Amino acid sequence: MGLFDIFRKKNKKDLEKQEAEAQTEEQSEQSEQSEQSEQSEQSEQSEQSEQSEQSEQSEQSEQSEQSEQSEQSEQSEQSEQSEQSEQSEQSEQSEQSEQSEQSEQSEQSEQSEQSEQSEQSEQSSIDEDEIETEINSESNDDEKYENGLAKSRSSFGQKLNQLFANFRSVDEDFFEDLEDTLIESDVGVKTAMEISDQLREAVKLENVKGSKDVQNFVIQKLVEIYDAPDNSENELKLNTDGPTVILFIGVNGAGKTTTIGKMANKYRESGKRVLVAAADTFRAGAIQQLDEWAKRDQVDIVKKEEGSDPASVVFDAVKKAKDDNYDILFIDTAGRLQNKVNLMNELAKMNKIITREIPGAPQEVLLVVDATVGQNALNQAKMFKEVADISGIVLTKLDGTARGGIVISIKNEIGIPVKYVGLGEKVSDLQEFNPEKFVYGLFKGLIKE
Ligand SMILES: Nc1nc2c(ncn2[C@@H]2O[C@H](COP(=O)(O)OP(=O)(O)O)[C@@H](O)[C@H]2O)c(=O)[nH]1
Ligand SMILES: [Mg+2]
Repeated sequence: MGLFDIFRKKNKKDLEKQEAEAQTEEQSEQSEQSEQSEQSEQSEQSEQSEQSEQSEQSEQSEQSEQSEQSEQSEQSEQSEQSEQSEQSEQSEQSEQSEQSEQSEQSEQSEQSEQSEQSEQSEQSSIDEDEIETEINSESNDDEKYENGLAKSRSSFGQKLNQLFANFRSVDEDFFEDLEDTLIESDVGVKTAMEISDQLREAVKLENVKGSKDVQNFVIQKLVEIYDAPDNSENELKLNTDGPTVILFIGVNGAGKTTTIGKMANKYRESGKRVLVAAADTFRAGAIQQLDEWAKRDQVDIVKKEEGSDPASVVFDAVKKAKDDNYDILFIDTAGRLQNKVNLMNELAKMNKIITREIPGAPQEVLLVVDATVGQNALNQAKMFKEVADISGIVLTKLDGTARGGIVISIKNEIGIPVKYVGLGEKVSDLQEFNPEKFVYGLFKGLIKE
């Protein structure tokens, strides 16, 4: 199943859950007419769900339930649908029973009144439970993504609303507006043009006309950008023969030290022996910051005084990692961009030391970029790509920005996988990048059914 199919399924389930919640509220409000209202809500629900689900539900429901259902107008829509011809027979019966013309039937309805309420509430709570458990099973991480991307989602949603507010048809003006909307949403010029071109084709060849079709088409194309055949490229490569070395690079303030602090915590908790190295020797504050994380995480640190040669810190750390059998070493570096040649030389020197001590290392060179700087993040990525062999990107502070679309431009324009995302300040807010959860956090609710 493709990513978009998964997305759509989840979206549908969410809508149903919302529906179910709305039902529960209504139920409690309308206590007197609770039986009837419940029935009508159920029938609403079944109208919206698949036909097969409908038939299951109607088979399940009791005759007496159906008799009350059929009094209601929505019910008659249902009874037009083939399987429920039984029901309409019963509705006649129930009218008769209310008039108490036939004693048999009134007995039946009395019985049903007694049992109905409990049966119904049971049934509805089972329905909700089912949806609840399915959603809960993956909800913790889902929630991180959904909360962390809330700003991006609502901003993109607003932009789409604006785009479609004056929608009449798919013409050249519309394509221009669409391109602008996408570019403003930080998905990148290339992606915006690609989607616009694909839409042109789709309008010619397929039945994409109305605003709903167009909106769904755009979301689908955005989701499909993440549909890489091999998502394992998002996982960190680990050394199976000796310590894994992970080097962090990126401009000041991007979130390198914080990310190391969070990652060190995760790996230690999963039972790994973790070492961190304070190779950002440029500022005393940077060393101290990593030191505080190391204490909090209860992991060991290699550090020297401010102004030391970063390469010598790296040398000590790699040696210690090897000699003392650490599983993983995280190296924090300074991100001075003033001089590209210097930066390149410094990184080359560190790399040489690491590889000499541990062949095959570093397993990862992670570029940390701050999502709040928008397109500038892209420029940073391009720049660092020239000076280092970046294996992955950590995109931080997504929680604080509406520019979540930046992941799409990194993916589509730089070609370096985003491996981790920072979705908040807490340790658990650093998440392995999961395209499925990400696109859902970004576009949830924007597909029109
Ligand atoms: N909200 C939020 N803040 C973050 C995230 N990652 C880092 N920060 C903050 O960004 C600031 C700079 O981070 P720092 O690790 O010192 O950046 P460095 O200079 O690259 O080491 C700090 O105040 C962090 O708390 C994130 O994912 N979300
Ligand atoms: Mg730092």
